[in-house]
Formats: sequence, structure tokens, C-alpha cells
Amino acid sequence: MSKSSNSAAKPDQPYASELLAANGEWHGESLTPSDDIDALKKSIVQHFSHTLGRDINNAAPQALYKALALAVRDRLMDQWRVTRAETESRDTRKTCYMSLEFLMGRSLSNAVQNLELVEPVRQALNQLGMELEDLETLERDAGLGNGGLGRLAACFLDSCASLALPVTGYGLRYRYGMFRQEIENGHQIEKPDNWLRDGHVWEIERPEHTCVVRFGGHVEPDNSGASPDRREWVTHDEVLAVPFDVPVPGHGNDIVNTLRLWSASATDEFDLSEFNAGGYAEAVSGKTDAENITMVLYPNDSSENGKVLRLRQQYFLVSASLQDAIRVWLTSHDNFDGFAEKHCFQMNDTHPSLAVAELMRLLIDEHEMTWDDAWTVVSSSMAYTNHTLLPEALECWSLDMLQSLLPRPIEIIQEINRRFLLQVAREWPGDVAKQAHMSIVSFDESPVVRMAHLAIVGSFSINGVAQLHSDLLQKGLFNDFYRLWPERFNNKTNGVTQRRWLAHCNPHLRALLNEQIGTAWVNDLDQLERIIPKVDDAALAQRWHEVKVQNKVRLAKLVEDRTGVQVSTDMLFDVQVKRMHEYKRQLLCAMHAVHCYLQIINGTDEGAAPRFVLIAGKAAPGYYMAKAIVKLINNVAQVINEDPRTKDKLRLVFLPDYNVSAMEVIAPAADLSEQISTAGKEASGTGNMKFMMNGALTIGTLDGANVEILEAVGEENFFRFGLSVEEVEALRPNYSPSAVIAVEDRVKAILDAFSSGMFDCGDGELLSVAIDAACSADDPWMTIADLPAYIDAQDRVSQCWADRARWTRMCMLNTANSGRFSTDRTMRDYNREIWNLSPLGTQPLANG
Ligand code: 26Q
Repeated sequence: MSKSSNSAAKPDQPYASELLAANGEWHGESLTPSDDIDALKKSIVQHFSHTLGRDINNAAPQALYKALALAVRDRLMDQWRVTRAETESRDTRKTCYMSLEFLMGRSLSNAVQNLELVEPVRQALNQLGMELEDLETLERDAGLGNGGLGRLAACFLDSCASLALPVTGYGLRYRYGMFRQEIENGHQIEKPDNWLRDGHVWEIERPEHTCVVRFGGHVEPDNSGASPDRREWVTHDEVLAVPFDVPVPGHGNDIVNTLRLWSASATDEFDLSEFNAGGYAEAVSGKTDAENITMVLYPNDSSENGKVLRLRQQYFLVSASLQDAIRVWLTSHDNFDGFAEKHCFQMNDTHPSLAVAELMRLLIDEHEMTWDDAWTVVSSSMAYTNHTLLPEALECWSLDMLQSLLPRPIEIIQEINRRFLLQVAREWPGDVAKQAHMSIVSFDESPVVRMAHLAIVGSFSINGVAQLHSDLLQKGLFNDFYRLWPERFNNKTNGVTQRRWLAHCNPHLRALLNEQIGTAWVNDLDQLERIIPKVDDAALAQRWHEVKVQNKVRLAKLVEDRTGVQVSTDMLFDVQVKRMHEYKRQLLCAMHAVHCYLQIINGTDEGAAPRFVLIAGKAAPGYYMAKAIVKLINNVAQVINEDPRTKDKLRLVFLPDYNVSAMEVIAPAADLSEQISTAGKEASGTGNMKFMMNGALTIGTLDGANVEILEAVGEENFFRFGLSVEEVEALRPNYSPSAVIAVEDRVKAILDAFSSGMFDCGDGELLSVAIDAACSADDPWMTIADLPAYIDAQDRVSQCWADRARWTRMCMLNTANSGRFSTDRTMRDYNREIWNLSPLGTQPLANG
């Protein structure tokens, strides 16, 4: 679509004329063709007055945002149609990325940027008397994810579109996304996130592609003779899956991929028995059961494990998505020859792993394939990404529940398992323990289905998300499977999209980089290395520093608006933002803040950098300990911030409601990035990459992708501390926090301060729960073991901070070496080693 398809005529609606008259025409210089600006203006005004039916005399800001968003969306539509037509009609391989979460954040600024319309839009708005930044912030985040895994899926979509890879995202359209977090009296309070309340401009409903998903019932033999393996699933519990498509624009390449989100809707077949008994209203209200399926995103919460609604969500997603892929295939094929070669179904963790059974069911029961042929298709098109090593996070579903909700899929899972166990028995003859250990269905009295085992058995590719994590999967958690099928295992280190996480969120640094090395880095992040020869340029370093200060001003304002706490931009901005979890050890960060505070009140703080410690993140609503840590941080913050002795020296803030948009303000302003998980527990981390890209220095353990960040930037530009994975495991049996406390005065002083009641603020119970857990020899996270090394590392940070030239040079080197943490690199890796897609607009690969 051309960028200036409309003529430059002045808008002719009365309200539009008023709008222009009121604000005056703009007469500035512009590099953008004025017809483009005029066309945008006309479109904005047209949507405002006609699509939205609003009156400029009392323009609600939301309507102004929407009018702009619609004008931008219009410019995606033609490209979207073309991309969809090519993706669906080309007889080449495509990927369906299946995920229960897509944490998209805001879309307007992303679309404007990827369409390369920033300047025309800015000018059109200026001429209408508005600012792009003001309208952008009116958009609600699409918070359809918990954290890392969901945001990763969103970054993947951006990179795939930008690389012109035919990848469709499949997810759920939750009515309520990730809860909003409020802090009351130091406690986390959850509020529903009704993100669709004002409508969502970025989705197009496609009722014509509605699918039916079935639940419950029972299975009967099939007498049709269509396939020997076919069975009849008799059920009357049907739910409609209605797709809502969200455009995913590539950067500057005319590609618009699709994120297809399914919404559950009741069929119009009411419960006839109720209906005939005169219970019309009762019959209709039965609909809510079906519609509840996509009502709410589950927070990542072990207390929610095993909930039947979550299982319904998972099956609903995979059944609808696979039916959709098959529907598209059958529009241009009359059999399944070649289907496996032309599809890859990438499962984002085990959440969509029922896909293995569901694709078997669809092929055998609905498309008359034999078991063996169907298994060939499934096991050569499914791929599984693991995101966790924590055993408690591995999904298991009770066999009973599966049997009553999904009687046919569970039958298939049992048969997959039966055949798999024969293979195990051939490999390890007579080793029943091995069979018990590897079995998909556990050998317990109340058996459970281990979803990771199902995913592994059904997939041709199994990957971890950072080198260390992938190594640990092969050596530990999945070792038996690795020994059986080494060729299936691989690593794909995570990344983040630099379009959102540098170019968009850090406009001052973007401008400086553009001036120094040109703009090619936006699509080729390795170009950032061209900064390396310039890191000793003092004038450039000064400007780099000034950019950071500007970003700190912006964050300081956000912090003051949300918490009332004022912070100076002269302070070291020391930031830990991520989900609240014991393994991430926010407690370590809080304990260091207490250490700094004690030094100040004891007058022993010489050499300590003035610090603003910022912590943010949501605790799962049922995660008692994580909530206790939130309360602890808030109490410590209150004491520190109210003590006049800390003025200009120390601030601690817990920023409520951390989300994607908050991170867009936080990452560019951070000086120090806290990546301090217990070694071996954080699969990768992606916040670590966002901070590095924006030139923050990392204080971190050798965990997840931190290892690769350190490798990229060098020991001298990274504050490494703490036990390694091997050291953690070696120490664990003899771990004794009290032995550490006995020889470490600094640690003892911190714990004494807590036990003195200094931070109780009227209720200290929750605090002692958190502190006692850390002081227990059974503390799995070994916080106290790493505390002395952490304080030492923070002292090195303080020393370094005192030498601003050195500090800034290190920051520049961090940005310069962040190229490999682009999801463009990650997606090329997936494509080279798993997907094998040929980019849209090119000739298919020879084997494609
Ligand atoms: C489980 C059961 C019931 C309901 C929800 C869940 C659930 C939901 C979300 C379980 C896990 C998640 C999310 C996990 C996650 O975000 N993992 C992170 O993935 C990132 C991307 O690979 C990594 O960088 C992080 O290290 C990893 O923690």
C-alpha cells in the first residue's frame, strides 16, 4: 500500500474543519511529503467524526487515541491481506506458534514505527494540535501474559514479521488479562484488568473461521470402517472458538503477519431438556459455562495447578488452532500428503502440549488416517520449547480429570505411551524403574499425565532458552530422553526485539546511535559493535551520559506520580523488575538496601554510591511467600524513605503494577540491572537483555542468559558474584546459613535489624516469615550463602560509579555488545535449525 494513497484535499466535514480551524494549520518545514501528512490528518479526522461519531467540542482523549489508531490501522490492511494470501496460498512450510500467552503491550507506537510513519504521524498530529506521546500513553496494555514467556512470544512475532517469516501466532483472547497490582499499606491487592472495556482497535473478528471444540462425553467403537484406528467421540458439550486477528507488522518490509486469538462462545443449541421444561432463561444462562473458558488469564501460580478451567483453556487453544491449520491446508489440497513437511507447530512450554494428542485425533478420527501415518505427521511437525528447570513448575494433570473432560484425547495419550514404553523397554531391557521414570502417565496410585514427557515424545525438536539452561536439561531433568534421542535436543538462546526495547523506548539513545553509526542497527543489531571504536571519545561519552540523565528524569517522574517518592537523577538507579519469586531473590536486593541504610545511620557509608533502589513485579495471588516479600520491601522502603539521614543518599521504592509499558520507561533509565537468581534456576531471563541493550551494567549470578551476557561484554564490564550451579549443588547438603551469619558481621547486622522490629511498621509477622525462610538450612534458594559476595559486588559497583568516565565507557560497551540478544538472531536460529521456512516474497528453498 502506498503511504499517500489519498489526495491531499482538506477535510470537508464540518467538525473536521472546526478542528483544524481551532488549532490552526501547521507551517513548519517537513521532510515528509505533505500529501502524506494531509492524508493522515484527513483520516484521523474522518475516523473521529464518522467511525466514532464524536464531536470535537468535547473530545474524550480516548476517542482521539482511537481515531489515530484507526487511521494507522487502515494503512496496515492492504499489506495484511497480501501477506495472508501469500502465507495461505504458497505451498511452502509455515510455523504455527502456539502459546497460552502473548504479552503484546501497546500496539500503536509499534505500528507507527514499523510502518515508518513516525514523522508524518507526528506532524499530522501537531497540525491538529496534539502530541504523539500524549496519545500513545492512552492505549491500554494488552496484558495477555504473565511475564518472560508471554513477552518472548510477542518479541518473536515482531522479529518473524520483520524477517518476513511465515509465522502465525495462536493464542487466547482473555477477557481479563494479567491483574492490575495495587499496593495498600504495603500489601499487594489484585484488581481485574478489564482491558477490552473501551474496545480494542487492533483486532478484527473473523466469525467465518469459527471452529467447534468438544468436551466431555464418552468414546465408542467406530463402525464406519473408515480407518482401523478411528473411534467415535460422543459428546454434546460443544463450545465455539471465534477467532480475533491482530496484525503483526514487520519493520519497513510491507509484511503484516497474524496473531490469531480465540474467544470462547456458546453455541446457540440450548440445553433442550431445560428449554422444553419451560426454563428458557435457565437454558440461555447455561451459556456462561462455555464463555468462561477465555474469561481470564491464569496467573503463574502453583496454587492454581490442576484447575480444570486451565485444562479447558489449553485444549480449547490447541484444538481450534490445529483445526484452523487443517482448514487452510484443505482449501488447496485434498489429502494430507506433504502436510507434515509444510507445517511446524511450535509449543511455547508444555501449556499447549495437548496438541500432540489433538492432532492425532483430528487426523485419525476426522480425516480417516491410520495411526502410523498420523504419528509420522505429528512427530515430524511438533516442536517443544522448555522454559523452566523448577520441578514444581512442570505441568501434570490428573488422569481422572483428563478422562472425564477429554475422553478421546486421553485414550490417544495412553496409546502413545504404550508404544513409547515398548521403545524404552527395548532400549533398557528389564529396567522397570526406567519405564516408571519416563512414562507419560505416572505409575502412581492416582496417576498423572506428565505434559513435558508428552511434549518430548511427540516432538522432533526440544529446546531450552539459554545455553546453560539447555545443557542442564540434557544433563539433568530430561537426561533419559536425551540419551534416547540426542538429535532432538538443541538450544535457542532468547532475545528481545530492539525495535521496541531500544528504538522505541529510548528515543534519545536511538537518535545518538543513528547519528554515530546510521540506522541499519534497527534491522541488524550486530551493527551496534560499530560503537566499540568510539568508547574512548569523551565528547560522545558525555552525550551518552546526558541521554541517560534525560531517561532518568522520565522514570523519576513516573515514580513520583505513582508513589510520591522523589528521587534525584544523580543517584545510581539500581533496578530489579520481574515477577516476584523466591528463586529470583528480591530478598537479596532488599537486604542490601538494609545494609546501605545501616551504614548510613552508623556513619560508615563512606564510598557508597548514592542509590535509588527500584523494585517492581507482581506476585501470584496465591503465592504467600512472594506476597510476604512485597510487604517486606514496602516496609523497608517506608523506613528508609522517611528517615532524614538518608536524604540524597538512599531511596528504596516498590513501584506498583509493573508491566510492559512500565518497562519501556524503566529500562532506558537504569544504571544497574539486578539479575541475581540462584544459579541454575532462571532458565534465561529477558529483562537482563533489555537492560544491557539500553546500556545498564549487570550485577548478576552465573545463571540463564547472564552467562552469555558476561561472555559478550567481558568480565571487566559485568559485576559477577555468587555460587555457580555446581557450587550450589555441592553446598546444598551441608548448607548452614548460621555458619555464614557467625562469620559475617554485615549479614548478622542486617538480620539483627529485621529481628529488632526496625521494619515492622506495626505488623512484622509477614516479614519474619520471609526472613526465617531465608535463614533456614533448607532454604532452596540459598540467599544467605550468596549475600556476602553480593555485598562485595555492590561495593565494586559503588567504586566504579565514582569514576564516571569509566562507568559510561562500560555502559557503551554493554550496548555495543548486545547485538546477539536480538530476537532477530533468535528467530534466524529457530528458522535455520527447526523451522526451515523460506521468507515471504522469495523463492521457496529447494526442500521447502
Ligand atoms: C502454570 C500452571 C497454571 C497456570 C499458569 C501456569 C504458568 C504460566 C506462566 C506457568 C509458567 C508461566 C510462565 C513462565 C515463564 O515466564 N518462564 C520464563 O520464560 C522466560 C522466557 O523463556 C525465561 O526467560 C525465564 O527465565 C522463565 O522464567
